[in-house]
Amino acid sequence: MTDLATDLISTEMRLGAHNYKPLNVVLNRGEGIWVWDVDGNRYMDGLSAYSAVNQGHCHPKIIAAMVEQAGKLTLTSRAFHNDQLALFYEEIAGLTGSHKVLPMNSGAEAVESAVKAVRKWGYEVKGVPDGQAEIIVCRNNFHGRTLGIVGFSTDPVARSGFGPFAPGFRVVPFGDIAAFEAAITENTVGFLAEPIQGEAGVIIPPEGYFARVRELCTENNVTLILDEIQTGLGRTGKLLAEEHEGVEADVTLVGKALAGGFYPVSAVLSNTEVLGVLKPGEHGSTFGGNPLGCAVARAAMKVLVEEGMVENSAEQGAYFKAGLEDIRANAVKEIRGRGLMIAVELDPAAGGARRYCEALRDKGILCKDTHEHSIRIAPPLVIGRDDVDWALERFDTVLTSLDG
Ligand code: IF1
Repeated sequence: MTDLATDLISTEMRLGAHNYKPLNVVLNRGEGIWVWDVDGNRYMDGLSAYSAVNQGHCHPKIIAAMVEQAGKLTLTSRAFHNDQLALFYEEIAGLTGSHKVLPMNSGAEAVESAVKAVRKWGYEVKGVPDGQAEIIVCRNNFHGRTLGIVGFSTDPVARSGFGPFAPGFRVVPFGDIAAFEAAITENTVGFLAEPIQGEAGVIIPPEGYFARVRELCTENNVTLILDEIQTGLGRTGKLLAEEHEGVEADVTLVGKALAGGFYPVSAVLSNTEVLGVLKPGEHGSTFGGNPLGCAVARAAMKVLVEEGMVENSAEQGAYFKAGLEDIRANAVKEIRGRGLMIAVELDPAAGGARRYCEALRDKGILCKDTHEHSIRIAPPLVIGRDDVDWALERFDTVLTSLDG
């Protein structure tokens, strides 16, 4: 590593909060599935900024849209209309089959906004006594880092030291339909879950789980809220991961790749009138629905569809997963995934996934470990068959050479 890289890292360490422990690599350029470090080394991006760069780095059409809008109008606040918001609404509603849209910025903001709207719907429409609304969530959930969200996290690392937390949440094991049914009360207003648990290590629920959840939510007038912030927009080989389950959420949350990694844009999408309970002045955001974010998101959604990225995710993801399964390495305990949302779970005796990610970095692939023993694999959805073969060769070398 050159002096420039080490100097930049030491400055980060000196002045920045240490809330991350990044891999030792300093990036300065990206194009498609590739990124380069300041020393000129090229890497395949195996993380896509946690599925925010599904369209590939620096997509020329998204750049063009951003530059054009940036030269015209970037931010007006929602005190006035702008000429991009209605078009963003039309295009995201058309793409996802939604009736109402609430534009926000980060994923966590979309989650918090959904919790607020669903509680209000519970009081005003369902008739739950004020202050008694309950939302069911899953063990090992990840929905963001705000105080409200970590308040219903079950990860001690995400929670400890940040209390006290807000009440009104019940935790059930993910995938356990009996536990979900037992947790429903007359005050239950919503069930918030990821279709596939990402941070937990790409955990896919049993066949039929969400179909039964859907039935129970309908029978009990409970809003089904699916957090597709990581699984959505093609990551699992479908536009929305709910399609694998054959269900339709009442409220869908999207973010990350919604603006292709260029700008924080998220949205709460509603198929019922949940969002209809919000009246002027009851919710808002300085940047939510701004013209620059809308223009970038419109371009990001357009290229996602026009360039067949969702279909490619399904095709290359299946090929990638099958190739990983063909690798004979004692350390590999399980390989899980749908589309290009894949995780390689290692035997704890293998010494942790971090050292595998360091070895992969030295072979030119950047991946992130999750929960100590899993390697998360999530390249941009523009990856080609030859690129997957290139990556499989290196996974084979690393997984077999590090075998104890
Ligand atoms: C970090 C991973 C973590 C998300 C789902 C909401 C959000 C996220 C399903 C919040 C964000 C990011 C946050 C980032 C690392 C990454 C992540 F799951 F993707 F791997 F942490 F668990 N719902 N996930 O995945 O969206 O507010 O960040 O825009 O916090 O370290 P955000």
